Amino acid sequence: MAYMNHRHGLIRQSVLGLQTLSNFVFAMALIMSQPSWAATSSVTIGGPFTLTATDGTAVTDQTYRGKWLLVYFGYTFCPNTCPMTLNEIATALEKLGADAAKMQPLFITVDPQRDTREVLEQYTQSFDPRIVGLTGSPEQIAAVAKEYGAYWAAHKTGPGAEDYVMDHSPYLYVMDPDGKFVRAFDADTPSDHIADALRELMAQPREGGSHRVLRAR
Ligand SMILES: [Cu+2]
Repeated sequence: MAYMNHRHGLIRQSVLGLQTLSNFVFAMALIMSQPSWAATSSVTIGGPFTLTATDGTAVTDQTYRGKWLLVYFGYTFCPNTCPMTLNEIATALEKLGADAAKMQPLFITVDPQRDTREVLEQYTQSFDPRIVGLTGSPEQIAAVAKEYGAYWAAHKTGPGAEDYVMDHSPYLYVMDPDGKFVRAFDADTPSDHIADALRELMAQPREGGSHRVLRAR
């Protein structure tokens, strides 16, 4: 009986999240299936945001212009995907060697209630000090998630206020030095593949301001 009730709870929560989820799945299906999609569609991934870094400084989408971004939404209490993904990112940074300096991995928490700046900082540092953890008000996080078409949903695991896990988008978003979306990786993409793909992207001649910046170096 308890089992049945549990099942019903899960089904009800799934239905609530269905609309958001189907929008998201549609957007990601477009992204993953067509490499040239970004150039031919008016739908955009990414955009202006304001968040807070773990050292307390305000961070916006402008803060990292000139760097390639690897953007991931997750939370430190995540039992599986987040640790695995951050591990792959850390290994990819190692494999990129000096090229890693052109990259900025961002870990945006979807769980600001439990992910205080201290918790977030300790967590990202434990994988690689180059990964920056970002948090913000629930409104700021909702806004940036919307820009990226990212979703999350809390599922209660017990009666306590902190008894919950989060479902969240399993994607890593790559943004170019001008802040434009380039591609997404599945969160379980091996570090070798991430590093190779990023190295290839960064080696391509680029148009506009950042191309001149790269050439001037
Ligand atoms: Cu996770």
